[in-house]
Amino acid sequence: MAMRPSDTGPGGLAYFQEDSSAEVVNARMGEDVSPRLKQVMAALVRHLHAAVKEIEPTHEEWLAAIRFLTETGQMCNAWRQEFILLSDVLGVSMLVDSINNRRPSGATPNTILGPFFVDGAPRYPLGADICRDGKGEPTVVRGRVVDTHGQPVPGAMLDVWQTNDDGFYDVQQQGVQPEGNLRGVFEADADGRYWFKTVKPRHYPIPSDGPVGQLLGRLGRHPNRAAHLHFIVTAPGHQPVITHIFTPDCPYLGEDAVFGVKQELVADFQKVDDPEEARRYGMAAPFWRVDWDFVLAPA
Ligand code: MBD
Ligand code: FE
Repeated sequence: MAMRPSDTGPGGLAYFQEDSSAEVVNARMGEDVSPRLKQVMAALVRHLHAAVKEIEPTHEEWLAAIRFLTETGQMCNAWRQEFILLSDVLGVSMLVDSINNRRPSGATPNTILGPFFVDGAPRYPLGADICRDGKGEPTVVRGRVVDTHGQPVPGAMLDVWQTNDDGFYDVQQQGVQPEGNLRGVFEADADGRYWFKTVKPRHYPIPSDGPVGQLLGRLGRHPNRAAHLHFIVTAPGHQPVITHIFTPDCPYLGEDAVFGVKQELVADFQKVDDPEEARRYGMAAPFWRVDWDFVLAPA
């Protein structure tokens, strides 16, 4: 039986419908809640309500939105972070980066972490080749890790990862690529120097096997990332840097699918055709050589 205004409901209250506006939702937060949490949730609720009012979704559309987020979460595991990818393609990862970009000038800037960082990559001695599938154009990456005064940072740790020559990370092709292909952890020497062998990265499409890649397709956006090597460089007493090296000849430098390109991160890839130098690295000529220093800001 439908209730009329004169009926009384649970608790002896007259029939009424509660106000569920953003203001009422936010006013219900307690007194001794973390002020930052309060601020964050108030802003989220306010903007989310505003978006829903503007969109006026049907029930089906709202359920589709929930399903999209559920699938995004179900895609996440230790080697695939679909929510990071969502943040990346919406420009939010780089927005957060720019808000927190307070490094002294000269320090190597951050860029996007991306969805394919894996903790615990193989540890290699300096000079090792991280390419285990034999594909691609051999490349030596070498340089120094220094502080903002140009002093070496001995013992800095460099974690590097990239796609193979077919455009896939090892974890996207388990059972196809050798495990740990094109990932490695190196420790800089007493002069802060590092060097290792890899292959020249290529531009490649962000994965279309998940909800975020499919969304890009439906939005008519190209999925290509500018060719890059990922790095995380850490050392005690210094701010860690999560960054990339980009190749200079990539057609997507100006329109990276995740907006991650910064001019200062585009490296010079030199083609070296000197058999003597190739031999020193245990390679055949010609090969690519990248000279690249990382400059760490004080912690
Ligand atoms: C990548 O390899 C990547 O680095 C980012 C940021 C997003 C998708 C795939
Ligand atoms: Fe990447």
